[in-house]
Amino acid sequence: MNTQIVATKPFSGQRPGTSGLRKKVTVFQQTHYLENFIQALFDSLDSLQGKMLVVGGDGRFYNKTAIQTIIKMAAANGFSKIIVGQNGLLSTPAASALIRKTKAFGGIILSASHNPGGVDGDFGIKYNTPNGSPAPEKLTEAIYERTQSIERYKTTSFADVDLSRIGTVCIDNFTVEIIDSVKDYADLMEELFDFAQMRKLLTSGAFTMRFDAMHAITGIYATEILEKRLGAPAGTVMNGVPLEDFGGGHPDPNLTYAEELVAIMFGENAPQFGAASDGDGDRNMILGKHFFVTPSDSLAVIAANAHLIQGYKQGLAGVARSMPTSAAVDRVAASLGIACYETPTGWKFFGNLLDAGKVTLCGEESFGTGSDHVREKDGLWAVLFWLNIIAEREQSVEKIVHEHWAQFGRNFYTRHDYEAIDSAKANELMLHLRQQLETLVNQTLGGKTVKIADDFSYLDSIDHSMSRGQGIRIIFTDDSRMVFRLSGTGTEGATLRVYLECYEENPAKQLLDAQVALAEMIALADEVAGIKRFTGREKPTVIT
Ligand code: VG1
Ligand code: CO
Repeated sequence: MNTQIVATKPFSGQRPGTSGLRKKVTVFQQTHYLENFIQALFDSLDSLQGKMLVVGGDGRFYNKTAIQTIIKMAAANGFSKIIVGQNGLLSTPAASALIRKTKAFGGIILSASHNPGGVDGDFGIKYNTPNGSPAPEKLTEAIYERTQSIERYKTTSFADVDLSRIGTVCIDNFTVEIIDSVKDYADLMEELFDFAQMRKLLTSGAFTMRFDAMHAITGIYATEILEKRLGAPAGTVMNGVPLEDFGGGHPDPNLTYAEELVAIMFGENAPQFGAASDGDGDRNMILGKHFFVTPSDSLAVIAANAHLIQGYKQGLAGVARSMPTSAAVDRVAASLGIACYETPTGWKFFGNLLDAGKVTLCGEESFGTGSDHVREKDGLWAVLFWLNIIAEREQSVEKIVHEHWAQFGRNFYTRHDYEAIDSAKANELMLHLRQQLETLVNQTLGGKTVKIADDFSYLDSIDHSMSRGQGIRIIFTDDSRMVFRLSGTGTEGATLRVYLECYEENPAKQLLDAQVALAEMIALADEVAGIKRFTGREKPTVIT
């Protein structure tokens, strides 16, 4: 094989964020930009010679180009084999499952997840370790360091590999295996859930559901699993063909961006169950007829009903949630007598806990739920989990959630996002908050007394790494709280996320709208942080 050494110069800003390196496609299209990052990654890995790598992406624009570049660089850098999903497609959870199943050295996932795609959209790249988990901060920082001093990269000049045909292509001692993107993942789901029972529900004629793939990666997975294996009628999966620009949409499954599904689920003759997933298939939104399940509640309901599901009948070792996620799951854990861990935002923080067998389920308020079957959050898995619960309990989504609140109490929850605000102003706002931290404790704000005010830091109990600056928390003596952090996945200006929560034990008061129940907290958050003043915005871009 003809290896070429290409001279290059560092680009600034190649630091991975919450989930990989995300930039505009036009940034990635700069000469050597992608190559620099890939070489920095390879230079940061120990003993990759002769090893096997998994590669795939969510099918967004630039996916195919990037994969061909990666294949050649992997060969030149000494990998012996690369496994690629057909047409370069792999959802994030399917890639994680594949890394684990094939015992690969690691995997590269090409996606900017819920960010829009297309020529003017976003692109992203992420590395996962042999356990299938997103690279820990130690590795992402090492990659970043390397990008800042890089002077050359290695590649080869063989022809592009045809990724449309399943099979094996050999180039000297290097092998490219193109596999079915869906089969292994669908088989794994069939092990975890009772497909016979779910098929009965979906073919009974009395139950209908819609799944919105938002023209993103889960289209191919949902069509195989829901329509083929589970027998749901054709058309159950909407927007099921992955498109390079997601049909011009924003593939983020929330009440704002999944508007087509939301209109159906809140319209006349709505189906009983609705769900959606994001660009790379790791997020999920769960809807009932005229009913929205917050992701934090979804995690709690899944934990409370896990004993009904075949793959989880043996019980849960423990659960984990990201810090801004509501404490609904904590209450379930307490009643089950299992541990509940609180980690910073981002799935990479769950990997160690899952590997150590300390937790079985994990979740984030950002529409992410998952379990120890992979090391990523898993959108379709969560949808199937709900479908299996519904089939087992024979109750509506709304009823299941209402009964859950009646038993455990309700954690009213909302997240307000202020997208694409001026970065300098966002930093000023965060500084303004940090400066108040020391004096806030014991102060009374809006009739509530502050119990804890800090910038969240996390000590990993397995590898003892410390992660600081993970979000400003202001917690009151009644356990209501507000959390402020800046997004680490955006590519335009800054995005401020404000998370608000309060607890209600009394079933008679649990049916309020969350925005109403949290109205005082919302006003208080603005008062403390000066949101309107710093951002110049009258209202959030997205409310969930
Ligand atoms: C967001 C979410 C976080 C999630 C991350 C990646 O990060 O808040 O919970 O893990 O996206 O999800 P941030 O830094 O923008 O708040 V995905 O589906 O974009 O891989
Ligand atoms: Co995603």
